[in-house]
Amino acid sequence: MAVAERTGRNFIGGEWVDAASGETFESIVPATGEALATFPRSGPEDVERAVAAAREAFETWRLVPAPKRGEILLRFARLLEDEKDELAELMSREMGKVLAEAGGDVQEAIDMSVYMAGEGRRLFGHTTPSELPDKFNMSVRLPVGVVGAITPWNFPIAIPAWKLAPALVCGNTVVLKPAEDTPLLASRFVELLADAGVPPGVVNVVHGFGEDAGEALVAHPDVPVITFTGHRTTGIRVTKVAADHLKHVHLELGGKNAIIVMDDADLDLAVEGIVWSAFGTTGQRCTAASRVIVHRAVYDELQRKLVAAAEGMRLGPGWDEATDVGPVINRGAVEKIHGYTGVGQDEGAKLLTGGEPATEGDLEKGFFYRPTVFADVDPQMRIAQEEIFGPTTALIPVDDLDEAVRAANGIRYGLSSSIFTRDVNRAFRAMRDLQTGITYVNAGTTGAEVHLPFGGTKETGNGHREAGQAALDVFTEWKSIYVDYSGKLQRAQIDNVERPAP
Ligand code: UN1
Repeated sequence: MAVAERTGRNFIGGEWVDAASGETFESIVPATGEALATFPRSGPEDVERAVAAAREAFETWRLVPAPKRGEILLRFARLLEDEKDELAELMSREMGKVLAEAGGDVQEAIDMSVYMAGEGRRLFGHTTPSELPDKFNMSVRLPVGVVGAITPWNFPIAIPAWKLAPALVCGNTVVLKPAEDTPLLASRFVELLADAGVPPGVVNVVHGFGEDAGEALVAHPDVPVITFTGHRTTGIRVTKVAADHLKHVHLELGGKNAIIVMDDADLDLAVEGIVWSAFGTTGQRCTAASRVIVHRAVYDELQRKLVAAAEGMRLGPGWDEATDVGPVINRGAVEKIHGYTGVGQDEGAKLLTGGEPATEGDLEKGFFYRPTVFADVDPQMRIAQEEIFGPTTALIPVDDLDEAVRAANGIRYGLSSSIFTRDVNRAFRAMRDLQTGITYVNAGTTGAEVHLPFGGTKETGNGHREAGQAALDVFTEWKSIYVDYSGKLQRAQIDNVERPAP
């Protein structure tokens, strides 16, 4: 592949434009280390232009009937379907995930767009009786304004759709600041939105880095909603900056998700679930299973099976059909993941397999890390507490379900959890007691579907959810409307209250 064979631009007011500064950065292919494309490195001036375009477009977009906005999303979904293979191939290059998963990522965007297109004909509010005669009460959802969406590289098509599809159907306009690791996919995403008929200014893209473009977007007084998926520390920064304008802030900040394997589990199924959730997307999902809490009665057998499965996985570029595990996103990620291997060893955990970058043959050019399993992990160790975001998982032995649930809950995050058991009583206790926004029974920790709320408890976020109906709450304001057709002044709480006889 030629060095930086493509040049990308920002998309502002329907035009493809360079950054005001003229500065650029490169998108890199993680499997080979080569440059894929060059993009504008935007700053506050570019954000200002994009927000101005979005603000102006809001005044007309908010008045487009919601079913029409939905129809545009439906056209977008069809275009994504047409381009699914091309986008998946591009994703395997720019982000690194294997083709089947890249197709799943695009499919998730299709599903979300179809779901939210339908919302154009619902967007239900409420009608409710009034406490007074000849008076009508209702509450309706109204768009908020310009949404600032900051999206991660790990689901480079799906997550922009999670945020933009509901934002748009509700009548908001958007400035998207996509992750600097996957700008080409973000550009294709908005190009297809424009092709589907999204008018100029309704969706704008500003490429670049968090510290300049992202921060300027979060700080901008004309952007009343911020939706952010990414690292916890960035989420805290976003919250603090947004607080100056008391913005709506939606955060999805990842997790330290646990799979519990009980002594009555189907062990082969559990191992399949662990392998899929711990090493799928090379462990780079917010929902990845980075802890496995195992009943001691099956601990040795599970270790053996898991190690055999991990060691049988083939590493390679995502676009190669023979690959099971693609690269991690960049060199920094390899270093971070490897740093945690050192931390685990220093803490006294037992490294069963992996624990090093993979460098044989062509892998040496890219950013590959071996599927890594630690055993004998104490729930308080850093490798059991901190999000590694790589193909590393930690086995924690326990004696019973109570201890398993305590270990699972003993972290600051609360995104996803899972239990493998054939005992319905244990399953229901786990569903009730695991403090996460998502719990799976007899499946791994990944695999959320778009029509259910997605998000987590505790420090995974700030109480909001995306996807499903819950997403509408992020992107709308409730307005309560009272229509009095009595022709006289009727005072609530006063005129309808029976007065005691004098
Ligand atoms: C994420 O990692 O941020 O449930 C999203 C899953 C996917 C979405 C993950 N459908 O793993």
